[in-house]
Amino acid sequence: EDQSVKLFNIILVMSQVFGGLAVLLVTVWMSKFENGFSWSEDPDKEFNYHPTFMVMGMVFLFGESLLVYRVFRNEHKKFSKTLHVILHSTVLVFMLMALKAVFDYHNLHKDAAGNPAQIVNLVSLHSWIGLSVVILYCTQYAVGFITYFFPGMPIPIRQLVMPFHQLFGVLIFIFVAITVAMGISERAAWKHTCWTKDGQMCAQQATSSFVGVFTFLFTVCVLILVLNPRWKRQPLPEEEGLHHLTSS
Ligand code: ASC
Repeated sequence: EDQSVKLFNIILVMSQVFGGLAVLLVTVWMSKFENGFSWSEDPDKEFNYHPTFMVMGMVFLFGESLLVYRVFRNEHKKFSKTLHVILHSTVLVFMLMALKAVFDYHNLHKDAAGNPAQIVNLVSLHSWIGLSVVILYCTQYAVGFITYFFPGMPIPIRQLVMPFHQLFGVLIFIFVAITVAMGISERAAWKHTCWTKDGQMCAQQATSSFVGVFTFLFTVCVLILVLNPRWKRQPLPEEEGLHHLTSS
């Protein structure tokens, strides 16, 4: 049991390092190798919020929200549940701002002479899969909120929905990593030219690729921590018999 807790902690630390590096590197990519951030003056710079907020929200905070029920498995359920809702509400805000950033970038784009030169929306596979993930996420959030938080459904309905809530949460989290990889590839193929100039790997390209590598490593660590039944939440002594407070 001691060994199991040790292993949990090691993988947990790894997950935080990988997740932190993904967030750090996407910020470096967008600020050092692209032109940094600006919301309303320059649509090209507004775009840079898209990858940054998606990695911060849909990757990192989403993962943290899944981990809540494992990291605090010895605390009261109410604490984890509240944190889970707060984290996912934050993810929702990051996600919606990241979406607005990319649509604004397309719709407000200007050519070099300053004339409107809109970029057509929703043509890439990244955008199709990404929008599907966004719709799934919003549905999962709404169903989860109504069923478990407010107004809250009767216990049998909560129990009926729970396996679906858990499965879809994990599935959507995996789809996010796939969508991120496709978004990075699309941006790199479209914009990066340093490796063609120098004829070798360049820092911009390496940085963007490592955002994807660390996103995958973070995702895998989170899945290992979440899916191992040994690390699931155990009922507290005072919760024994109160099945509705203790499952999952
Ligand atoms: C909740 C809660 C749970 C589940 C459970 C159904 O609201 O805290 O543990 O629903 O009752 O699986």
